[in-house]
Amino acid sequence: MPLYGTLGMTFMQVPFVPDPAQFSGDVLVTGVPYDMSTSGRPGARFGPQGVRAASANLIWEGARWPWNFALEEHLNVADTGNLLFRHGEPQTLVDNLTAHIDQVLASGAQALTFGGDHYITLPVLRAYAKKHGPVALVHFDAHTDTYSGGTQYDHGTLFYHAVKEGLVDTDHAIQVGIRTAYEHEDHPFEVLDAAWVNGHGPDATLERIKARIGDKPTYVSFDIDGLDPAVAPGTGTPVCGGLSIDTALKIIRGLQGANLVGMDVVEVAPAYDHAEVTSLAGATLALEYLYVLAANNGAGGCYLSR
Ligand SMILES: [Mn+2]
Repeated sequence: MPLYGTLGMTFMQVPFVPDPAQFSGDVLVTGVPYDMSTSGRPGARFGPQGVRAASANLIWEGARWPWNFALEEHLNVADTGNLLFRHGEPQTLVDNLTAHIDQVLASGAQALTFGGDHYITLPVLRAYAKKHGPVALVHFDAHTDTYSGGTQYDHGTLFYHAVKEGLVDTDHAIQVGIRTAYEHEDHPFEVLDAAWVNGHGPDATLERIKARIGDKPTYVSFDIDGLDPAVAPGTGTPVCGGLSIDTALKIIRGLQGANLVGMDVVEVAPAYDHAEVTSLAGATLALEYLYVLAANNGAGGCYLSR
């Protein structure tokens, strides 16, 4: 069975490199068109192509504002296409995805993964923990995804399992944008709820994030429903009162200097979107993350009014 689907286009028109073993560079993009763990509205399986299509709006800018360098001159990025698995057999998704991310990491690159529902982060983190040990985590979401009562394949339980499996270093893990119920007692993650972030702003939020993650290898998981539904309506379980895209971009941009090892953007469901705003938000957040990686490599910095 082939592992990889064919592509209409790649993220940011980077080269299509279906086999990670054939790549020596910085970042490999993978789409994971899986949404069978969704509890609410399905459709995140179309997220990868939605994000890739929306990235067409971002390619004209040689050096994306506010950065003072062109990404392609400083970061080698390729797109591996979409992961294939057998529909109706979620374990094939789980096995194929961990094996694929193993290969990405073995190539020396880090993974930028587009979901799919949030469950896909669990098989990704299994590969990451093999390489880095338990990772520090910056998790943007309306939901903590730490619910213990779900079924085996459930996009609301992945961090419950990730903690139980020792994939995440919870002393260095922080959840940002939370605004739904969770079990507060013994909750192992630091939580910056959406009202706190919106009230205190990105600088104070970054201070808390950076104090929590320190210099540990840090994985960023961005559930697009961390954004407000006014910004990102195209998602399965929208919750009012989320982050603005301005706040989210400033937080991602402010991660300069952190020891970033990978990112995913999940839960983009284009069927519920309007004018591609959700897909555009997902593509922009991912691109901003790539600029941060390049800046961390010494590519340059920002033009920002002070
Ligand atoms: Mn969520």
